[in-house]
Amino acid sequence: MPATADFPLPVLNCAGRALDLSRPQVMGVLNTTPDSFSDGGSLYKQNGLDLEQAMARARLMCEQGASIIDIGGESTRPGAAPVTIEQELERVVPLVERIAAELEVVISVDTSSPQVMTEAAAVGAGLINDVRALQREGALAAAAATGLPVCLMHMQGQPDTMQQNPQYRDVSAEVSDFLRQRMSVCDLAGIPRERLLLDPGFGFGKSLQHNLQLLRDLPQLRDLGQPLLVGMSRKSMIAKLLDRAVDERLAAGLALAVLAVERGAWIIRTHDIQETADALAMCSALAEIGE
Ligand code: 9MG
Repeated sequence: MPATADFPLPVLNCAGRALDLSRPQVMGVLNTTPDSFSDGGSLYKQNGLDLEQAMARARLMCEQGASIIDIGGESTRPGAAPVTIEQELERVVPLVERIAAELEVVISVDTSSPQVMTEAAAVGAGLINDVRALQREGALAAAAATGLPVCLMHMQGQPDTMQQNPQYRDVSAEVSDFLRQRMSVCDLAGIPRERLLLDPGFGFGKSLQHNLQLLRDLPQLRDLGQPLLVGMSRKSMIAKLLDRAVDERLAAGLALAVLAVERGAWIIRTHDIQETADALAMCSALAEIGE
């Protein structure tokens, strides 16, 4: 997305690593959980995460065009086993440290836990991705203390029950109000606007209709003035429309990524790095020739 006079786009400082938001960027998903919905925990062996395999995956993601790697140690899919703080730290922190030492990429930690935010930041994380928008006790202060950019995501309910019967009067207005309110809370906690990214949380307490309305109305969220991050890759909204298995959702995921960028998204969170990077390069090429 080109910068405009009313919204000069930043280069986000992610712990000293620059994230150029003058063009759409790919955030690759690297789950360290044994029960992730997209890869079923393929990086896991009996006694925990296989660090070498995780590093090989991270390296490949960089080669394929990811400028951010999002590392998560808690599965938020409905029905996932709860994770203890010790497990989450064990899954996330050593991998963040290795990637920070070996790869030139922005490292995002997908966590709601203050301890994980603090410890991951200490070993090189550059971005906090919180699906609970810093609502867990202590998260706001911990995130502020790291000095890192934060992605605030909207979720209705809690992961284990959120998809049972999500209800909204006007989903886009309610998501927008929630994110605006969280931005104000961040202001008061000393997290400046230039460090905030927003995410409507596709699939987090939303029906297919809600997800489609949010995608249609993405420009309303862009008008909140912060860069938008979105994640729709392989999600069940695709299955609901097309009845496709998880590994058959690529084409639809790419279409959704391009539609999101066209409506104002800056960062696409995805499992399909190279294909998404190619699709976004087409968006950038078109944007660069101007109107
Ligand atoms: C962790 N996680 C899973 N889906 C996500 C999404 O759509 N956005 C963000 N920010 N994080 C997500």
